[in-house]
Amino acid sequence: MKQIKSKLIAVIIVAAILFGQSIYAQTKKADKYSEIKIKTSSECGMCKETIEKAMAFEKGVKSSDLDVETKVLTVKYDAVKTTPEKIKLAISKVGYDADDVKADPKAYSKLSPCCQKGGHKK
Ligand SMILES: [Cu+2]
Repeated sequence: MKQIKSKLIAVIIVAAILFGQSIYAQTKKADKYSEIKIKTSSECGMCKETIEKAMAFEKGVKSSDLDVETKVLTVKYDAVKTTPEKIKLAISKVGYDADDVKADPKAYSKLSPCCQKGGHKK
């Protein structure tokens, strides 16, 4: 009986080590993503949704978060699959400036008036 118990403990320890390693491997994997901060011309929460949605569909983008106050979009991306230029172009295509890349005029004109530059007067 005592032997079974110690065997069980050994199994649990091995399982715990393997589990810990897989978590470690996942954390390490997350490190392969690069991060970029892009200044956008967003105005409100609707812009945030539009841009983050565009990023969600963008190839190679892991995650994105737009700070409405500072208008800065933080993007985590896989540098093997995409480039900052492509990401900025994707933002332009939904109607917003992204750093030095100007908004696509056609997409910009389709934005809700409150999302166009100066639409939200404070
Ligand atoms: Cu908006």
